[in-house]
Amino acid sequence: MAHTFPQGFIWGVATAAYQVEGAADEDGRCPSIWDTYCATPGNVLDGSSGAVACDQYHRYAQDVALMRELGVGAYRFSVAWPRIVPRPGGPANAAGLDYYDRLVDALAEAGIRAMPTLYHWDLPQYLQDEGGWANRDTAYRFADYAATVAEALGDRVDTWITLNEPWCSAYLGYGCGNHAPGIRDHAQSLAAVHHLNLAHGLGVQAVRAAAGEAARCSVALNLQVNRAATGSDADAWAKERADLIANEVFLGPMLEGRYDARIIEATRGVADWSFVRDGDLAAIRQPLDALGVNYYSSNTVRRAGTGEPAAAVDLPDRHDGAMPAQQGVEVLPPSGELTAMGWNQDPQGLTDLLTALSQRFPGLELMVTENGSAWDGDTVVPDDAVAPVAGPVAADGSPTVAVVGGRIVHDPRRVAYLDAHVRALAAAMGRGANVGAYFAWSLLDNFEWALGYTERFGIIRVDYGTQERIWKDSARYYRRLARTNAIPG
Ligand code: GBH
Repeated sequence: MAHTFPQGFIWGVATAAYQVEGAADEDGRCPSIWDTYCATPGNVLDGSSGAVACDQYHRYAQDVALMRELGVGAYRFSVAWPRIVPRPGGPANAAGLDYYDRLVDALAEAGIRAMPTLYHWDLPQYLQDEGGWANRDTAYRFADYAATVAEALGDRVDTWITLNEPWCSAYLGYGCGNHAPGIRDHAQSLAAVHHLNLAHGLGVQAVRAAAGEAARCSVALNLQVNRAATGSDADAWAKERADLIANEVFLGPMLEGRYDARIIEATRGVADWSFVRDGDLAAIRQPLDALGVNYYSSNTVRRAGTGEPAAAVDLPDRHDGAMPAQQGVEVLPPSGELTAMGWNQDPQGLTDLLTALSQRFPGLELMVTENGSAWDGDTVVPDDAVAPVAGPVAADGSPTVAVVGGRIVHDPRRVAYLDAHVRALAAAMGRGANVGAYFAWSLLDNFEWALGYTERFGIIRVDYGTQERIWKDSARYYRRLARTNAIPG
């Protein structure tokens, strides 16, 4: 008997502006920190940028049609701040707003909910020139920008997501420098943490002031699942330390209006936290309609110096040294079958994370705002070599065989990853986790930040030479899931 999800559960797909839109120089968009970062040789693995990407800026109608064909209920996209406020202090750029206006209209027409993220890493470069997220003023500029977007789109947005993964913005951007703006300074990364928290709180207030107090608001956090290597007190300490700096720095202020004293204590040698001013924590803690969780993999940690020395790891996307106050915390090499990113697969981690969050914050709706995987070696084959997908038919009675334009990609490992994580989601809900939505990362292969176009996360393949969209088996799987609201079996 196939597992069925509660009626009204939302199956969505996610992308981000700089990763899919392209059109970097069009309609008045100003450069972002990622345009700058990509222009410096050595920063992006294949020397590429998001200048063209998937060209969604020109092809959004086709991509909305793909989503309609998939049968998804929501699109999580991001709004590019550099399109909306291309000059310091404004005014709003009408041409930039117009693009999102057309996008949300197309989504409404297709019966797909719009769930915009206001900040998915593309800070206007002129703000970085003033210090970026290490500068408190950026939080206020974010709130102004959020108000502008909410005024324009508020009548057609289902849920607003303020920030995507502030962990990455702060620690990868300002701590280890593996992301734009490429700064390596833990004092700045902690200031960035706080100013991103402040931006979130001010942003929620601005959205509700502009779009109405009933506007649904959320944030997408990449909460780490850190597992202690052993049951020892030493390893429990390592897990606690990693959890505090990765997760509690955001959960505490956003949901409880406080920074855990152990965070301040642990980072005392790095920052004095004088950037936290009176009233900030009250501003940051705004009632949220849902908490978004991005989940890909887990970590196993132990107290450094205990046990056998860990083998050296050389992985394409490790961010050792990203977080401050990790002396004594050792992240073990991932085990099991690794994805092309070098990340482990731990679906149980998703179950554990969602279950723990629901216990800690009863009544708070959760959304899985990103989950997915990249793999090498997917094969593109003529579609007529593919047998029709067997199994349940769509609710409207049509067979669950996708329209694929003559070619299909076999991606069995992405299908298996997706299936395992959807089952892990079902297990969490069975244990009482209050989850209302799941978003596959990603609708399309896209610009994978510092890894350029070398890694593909899409359930639909992009041929970057022609911009052709080619279905993968994972898209067919997702189509059946979204259309039947039941795990394909
Ligand atoms: C997300 O970030 C982004 O929101 C999205 O834009 C991106 O395309 C997608 O995921 C895929 O990368 O340091 O070795 O322990 C993911 C953020 C942060 C996930 C670090 C995995 C641990 C790797 N990630 N992380 S490691």
